[in-house]
Amino acid sequence: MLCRVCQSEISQFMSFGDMPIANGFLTDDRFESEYFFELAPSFCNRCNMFQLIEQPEPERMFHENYAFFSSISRYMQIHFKAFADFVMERVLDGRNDPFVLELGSNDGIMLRNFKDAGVRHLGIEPSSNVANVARSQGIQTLSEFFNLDLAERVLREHGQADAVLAANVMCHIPDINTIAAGIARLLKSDGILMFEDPYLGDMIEKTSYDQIYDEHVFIFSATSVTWSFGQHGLELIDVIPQITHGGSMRYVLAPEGSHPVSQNVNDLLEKEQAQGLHRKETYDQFRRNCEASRDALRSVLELLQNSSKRVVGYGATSKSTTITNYCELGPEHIEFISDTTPIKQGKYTPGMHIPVKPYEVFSRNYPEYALLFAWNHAQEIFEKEEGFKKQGGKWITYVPKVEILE
Ligand code: JHZ
Ligand code: SAH
Ligand code: ZN
Repeated sequence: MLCRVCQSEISQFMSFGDMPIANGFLTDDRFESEYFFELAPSFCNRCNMFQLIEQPEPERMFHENYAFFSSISRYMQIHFKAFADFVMERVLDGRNDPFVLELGSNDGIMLRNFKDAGVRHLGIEPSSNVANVARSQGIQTLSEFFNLDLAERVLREHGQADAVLAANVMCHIPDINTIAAGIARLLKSDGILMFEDPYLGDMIEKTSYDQIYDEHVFIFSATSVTWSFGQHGLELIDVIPQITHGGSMRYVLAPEGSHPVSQNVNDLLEKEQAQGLHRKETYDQFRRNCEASRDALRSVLELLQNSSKRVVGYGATSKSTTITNYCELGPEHIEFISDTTPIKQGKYTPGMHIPVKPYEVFSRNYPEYALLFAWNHAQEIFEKEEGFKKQGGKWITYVPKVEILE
């Protein structure tokens, strides 16, 4: 297998085994025909890109029944308002009729703020069900996959962009070279590219291996972003850590030489060296940490199962598909998973087929234990789940370590 960035020979350093589509919540008549692929990460010694060996076709993951609706989290709405304000202040301020392009705009969680401020904008969102939510709110959205052809079309129809934005999208697109080339064509000579994604340094440090699933074909670091976008004349000029999604990084890039480079970039590149993100041994250790985490979580759930405790999952996240399948946790361990997303409710989780039920089923009859699959939203969730704790309910978490919270 060749590296998706620099074409060096790469190989997997571990396997999570057969995995279904992470957001492929399904009805029981679909169990027989469920699609599986091997989830196996690798790391390129040359350009340092952490990547999947195999990724299902984009159309299998992103379509008219896509299950992730960004605006479901109140905290993320606040986060994306702050992101939009940051762009308006730092990039757009003082520009004449600026144009903002967002890749993977989903239900409009970020672009809504540009629309409200009267800024010319366009979202590219291939999953038509979520794109339609944005459109119904007057947010300009094209329901297509972003690629080089589309970049040319946007250029012809809207002109060059002052800002190209993407959150939790760039790491989903496998042909990173053509995407970077397309963005480089689209950006004005003083334009800015900003994207944020789960950060490799956090994932390694916290053993949050549930960030690894079909959609996340890459887990970026400053080192790999410098390499991959540098090939197309885009320079990393700043890096801004984010607490969202369990530890993300916002990368700020610009046409080479057009902007000063912040000291933050060198600091982070050095930190990544010190953390050993370029070393094979780091990934061997990560594999052992994943195995230990899996064994510990299975033991806890088997113990609770043997003592007939009620355990319910909280948040049918994409990440939970990696956990349940890798740790082989099924309905015998987890009675159901509570989730507020209507399209997931009444269905079963991918692979392990745990029922997904509306939040009210959880709150009406609290279980003894709740396994926090949406651990990245812990603050928002703990704030609203005082009642569960008051009834004696206990949280089980597995990041950064497997633990029953007292
Ligand atoms: P959440 C998705 O990941 C997929 P997921 C994707 N690949 C990605 O990178 C990120 O998003 C951006 C529910 N919930 O945000 C709603 C409650 O039930 O961790 C969601 O189904 N009650 C694009 O799926 C899920 O949990 C609550 O109070 O891992 C959260 O999913 C809250 C806050 C959430 O993303
Ligand atoms: N930005 C939002 C949504 C992230 S979900 C947030 O951070 O919450 C990832 C989105 O990227 C999905 O809605 C998916 O349909 C979209 N996507 C996947 N491949 C894409 C591509 N090639 N071009 C544009 N969007 C894409
Ligand atoms: Zn490489």
